[in-house]
Amino acid sequence: MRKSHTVVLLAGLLASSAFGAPGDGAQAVGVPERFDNQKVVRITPRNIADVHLLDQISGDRWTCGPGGANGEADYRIKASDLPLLNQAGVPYQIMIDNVQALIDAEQAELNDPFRDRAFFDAYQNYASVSSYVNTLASAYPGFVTRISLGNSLEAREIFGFRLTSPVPPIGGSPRKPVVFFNSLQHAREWIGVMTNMYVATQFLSQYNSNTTIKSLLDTYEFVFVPISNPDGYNLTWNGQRLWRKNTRVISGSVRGVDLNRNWSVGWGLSSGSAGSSTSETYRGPSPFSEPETQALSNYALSVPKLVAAIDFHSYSQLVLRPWTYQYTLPPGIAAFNRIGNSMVNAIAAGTGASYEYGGPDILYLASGTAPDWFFGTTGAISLTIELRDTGQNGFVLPVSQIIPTGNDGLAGAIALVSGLCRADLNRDNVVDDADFVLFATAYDSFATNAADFTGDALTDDSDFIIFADGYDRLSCP
Ligand code: 0X9
Ligand code: ZN
Repeated sequence: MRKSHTVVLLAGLLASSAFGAPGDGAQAVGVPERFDNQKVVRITPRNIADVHLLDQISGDRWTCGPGGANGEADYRIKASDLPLLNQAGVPYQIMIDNVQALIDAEQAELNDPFRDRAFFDAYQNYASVSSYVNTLASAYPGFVTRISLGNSLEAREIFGFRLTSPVPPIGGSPRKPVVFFNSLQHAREWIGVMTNMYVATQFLSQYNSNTTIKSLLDTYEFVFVPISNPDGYNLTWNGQRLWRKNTRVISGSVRGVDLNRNWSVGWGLSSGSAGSSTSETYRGPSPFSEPETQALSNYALSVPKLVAAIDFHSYSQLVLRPWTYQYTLPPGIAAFNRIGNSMVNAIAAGTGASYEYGGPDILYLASGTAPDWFFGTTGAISLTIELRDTGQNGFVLPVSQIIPTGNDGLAGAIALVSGLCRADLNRDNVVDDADFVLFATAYDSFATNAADFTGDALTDDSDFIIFADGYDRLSCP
């Protein structure tokens, strides 16, 4: 009774307020969008009606902190909509008082002629990241090979690079096992690009001085894709700083598919994505309807042996395991927990930043995501990292945070790859007879053969050497 009364009351308030929801996907192209005096509010909803109210007046939920679907959530709203919250009695706190002020400060930093022009002292646009990849490839021949995964909708190249040491793969296999680092499915999450490039740069510059990094590069190949949504990124650099999706024209001025809702595993659920094209989490008409997700997934499927993947996002400081589309625990939850906890511990020890590890229970359900696809399709240990901050600046993170956040990513990435315990085939954190049985029968836990460590499509003597090495150590790192 009380609830429906509230809804009617809210509907009346909404009808009386003249608003166009910010971020409703209907912004005219080419006109810089301004966010003067807009707020980011963190609400603590009392019930689902509070969430619906914010979804309606905002249309741009920035993200959620820990607490789940009915926990805290951040929304960008117009100042003129604050009275709606007050009248409805929704508990909230203002996280950002003027979104435009943050964007203006960011612009001023980027345009300051006296600013140090080193790569990690500023955010970098598409052209600059692309040329930096070329610089790395010529500075580190034998380590870095530029690759092209395909083209975006607007025909921008989705470029990336392979990074490994010249030490050959063991057992004569054609390629080392691959770890995939992806960023910028969401256009406004600029820190992901910089963090991904920072991890690559540190891997290269510390190869000779850091024995852990050396052993990682000698054992694995890393594939970096810094800008997986080039069209959206371009838009954020040209007047639409808070654009999230790709730039697919749906109809009229309605644009964009959320690439991280367009993957096939768990695709289409309304619990974690939207069927409406005006939504910021629009999943597209079918799985892999978008050229960007097609390019990324086709490349991943061409990799003989994919063992781990990180998808960088922002913000909230979280390490998120599969599944993202359902609360059911994934196979190998013990290994995910061990590795995820080691990552947050490594980040805390490395930079002092506090990240939290968990599943959809600490954020919200998201269906059709890249990490679910990577895990569900290849069996790779696949995680989302939500980088800094915890809401003080949100997506418009000051450039002074680029290197510290890069170091969060680096510590997390090293902990993840160091924690891969590949002989633990059943992922229960001990390498024991149960794994030996799985190895001996070359049991196929996932779509790829988990016992083929070398990725040559055979489970043979060179795989046994790797298995036996793990078996001797008994427990995982
Ligand atoms: O919603 C997303 O795609 C990701 N968050 S963001 O704020 N960067 O948009 C998170 C997706 C992954 N995971 C879960 N929701 N569990
Ligand atoms: Zn994101």
